[in-house]
Amino acid sequence: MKKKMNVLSFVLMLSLSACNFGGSPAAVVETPAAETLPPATETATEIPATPTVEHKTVPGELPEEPSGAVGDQDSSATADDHRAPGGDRFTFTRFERPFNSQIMDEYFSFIDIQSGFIYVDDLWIYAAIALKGDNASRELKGKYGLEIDLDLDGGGDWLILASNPVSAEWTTGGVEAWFDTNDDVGGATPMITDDNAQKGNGYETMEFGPAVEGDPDLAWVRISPEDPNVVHLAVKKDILNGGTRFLAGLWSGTEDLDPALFDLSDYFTHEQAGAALIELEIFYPIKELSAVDNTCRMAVGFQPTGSEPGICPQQAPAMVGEDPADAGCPPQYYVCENVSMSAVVIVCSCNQP
Ligand SMILES: [Ca+2]
Ligand SMILES: [Ca+2]
Ligand SMILES: [Ca+2]
Ligand SMILES: [Ca+2]
Repeated sequence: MKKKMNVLSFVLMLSLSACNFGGSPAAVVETPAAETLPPATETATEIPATPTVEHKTVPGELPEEPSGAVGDQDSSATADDHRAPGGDRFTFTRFERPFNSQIMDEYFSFIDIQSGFIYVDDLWIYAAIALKGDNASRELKGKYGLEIDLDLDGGGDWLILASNPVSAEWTTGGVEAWFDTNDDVGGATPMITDDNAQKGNGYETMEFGPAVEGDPDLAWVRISPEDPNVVHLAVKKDILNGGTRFLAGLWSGTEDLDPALFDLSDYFTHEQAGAALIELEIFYPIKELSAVDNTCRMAVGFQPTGSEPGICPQQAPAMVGEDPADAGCPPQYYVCENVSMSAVVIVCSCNQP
């Protein structure tokens, strides 16, 4: 029997949006695990001791089959009109705002998420975030994030952030991992703007980052060696505490993307944040929340019911990849199925005798 396997990744088109963060956070940011750097030396001639980090575990190549896939709006299509094409729903914590504030006449391709994938292997959770990219500069000068909800209640628990990745080699430089210790991210109604929203402290605990003690290998970033517009993040599965199921959302923004402000849809009011959709004329344009993009949340390690807060719509996936007919397989022998319990990963095989 001739068996032709094509792994086709399916991407659900979702609506999400981004943000630009105006005011400074009112929340106190603690970094409990932070240790002070070595004391400055008295003599000017002495070279300060630079802490040398010894890495024991470095991420490798991403697995072939993703455990989650997501699509996102391409705002370049409507950038000339100073608006997003869709996907910007502030009250549902979905942002599509790769633009400057107020005028929206600057479009930031390096912030505009196009699609994303989650991969899991024995040791790591990986995220691949595909940006629109800029063919002229090829510079990913934003901040790129992976948000993980461990208990599937919609409230994020971990936020991995990486700033300005420049290397196709894995590095921990510019990477931070934040945890929401007091569980106030999302407020009373996670992923939805709270009534009478209180400002919490968002992600207040930096578990990994500069001067934080602990596992020096917890989180990493690189630019995909295959595509200069794709950011790879890796974080150890240790953060799951032995669990196997989680929800994962992706973020991009600027240095204004502040862990203390999560959820952004509670921190800002809709009036303050504005909107990227010109149809929402009461709120358009984007104001204090600009230069940000995110995705809906992928279910990883389980079959979602569709009612999980922030979950990607469970629509019929659009197929990306080789069309079965192009593979030379007679249609009656072509069999496609979702082989993943945790995501939309369609494998088609040709069962021609
Ligand atoms: Ca989006
Ligand atoms: Ca986008
Ligand atoms: Ca909320
Ligand atoms: Ca918190």
